Amino acid sequence: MSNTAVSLIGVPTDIGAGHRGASMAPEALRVANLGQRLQKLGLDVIDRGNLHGPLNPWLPPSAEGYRHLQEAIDWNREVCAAVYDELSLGRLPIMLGGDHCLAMGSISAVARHCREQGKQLRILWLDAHTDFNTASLSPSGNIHGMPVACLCGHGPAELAGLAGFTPAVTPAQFRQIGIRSVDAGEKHLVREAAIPIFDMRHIDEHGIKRTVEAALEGMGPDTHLHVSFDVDFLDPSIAPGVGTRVRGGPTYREAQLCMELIADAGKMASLDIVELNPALDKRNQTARLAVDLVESLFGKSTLIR
Ligand code: Z70
Ligand code: MN
Ligand code: MN
Ligand code: MN
Repeated sequence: MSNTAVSLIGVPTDIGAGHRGASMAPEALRVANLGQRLQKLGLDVIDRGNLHGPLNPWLPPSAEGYRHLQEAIDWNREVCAAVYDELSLGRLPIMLGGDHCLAMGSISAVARHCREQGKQLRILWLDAHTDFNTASLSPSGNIHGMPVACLCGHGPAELAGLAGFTPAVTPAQFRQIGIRSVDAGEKHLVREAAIPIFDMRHIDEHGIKRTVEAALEGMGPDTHLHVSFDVDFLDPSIAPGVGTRVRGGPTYREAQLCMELIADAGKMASLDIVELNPALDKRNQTARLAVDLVESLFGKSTLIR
């Protein structure tokens, strides 16, 4: 069982994304009763409300190749401080994103916490994308396509150094699941860094159970597991409310089993829920699905066995 004291942290921003709307997602998750549903599972839930940061100026990429770099720095400083505080209180922070650039702040805080506590860190990255672009490689300049690279030290000092040391983490600490969209330039860096990737072909060939088990393998008793759940991980036929729909993702059943297997491992100590876009959703169905899956992530089971 993971920590039963959880803190919801709203991060209403879409400055890193290519579509507007993820800034509305913290409220969509609350409307889908995320907090109450976790409470019903027996968790001690505190909703800390939303963090505050700059609005989205909706500018083109700068000469350096970033869209909204200063905004990303400002938001991530807030996220990093808030997550570090929750971990210091012994609570499990849940980011209600927001676009995926917020993972630079959350995971930097987790990395710092783990270093201070002498804990191992494993990061499970559930996503259609590897998010390993740099400013020079990125086709869009959107910073939500760069958090993994930044966390591994490939990025501007203000973001790569959020943890207080650089790199905050190493590629070997990641396990990426669900990958099916990698940009051409990004692919080179991903290969060079040798990030452990379980792409959709791996899931097709080995099944979701063996895939998730392999991704969770080798965690010691003192491992902090951070789960970064990009909702575009899911097949867009069940999760239309995302900015970047990539077909061929996990089905409802595969996603449920994935979450249940993570819960069984009992090591999750922090969580991001990102890239949900209510402006592109239908009657909040993607938010409701995300809440269902997060319940499973916290051990909700049908109790048939
Ligand atoms: C593309 C880019 C991305 C999420 C889309 C897309 C990146 N590789 N990440 N949705 N979460 O622009 O860098
Ligand atoms: Mn801890
Ligand atoms: Mn992502
Ligand atoms: Mn994605």
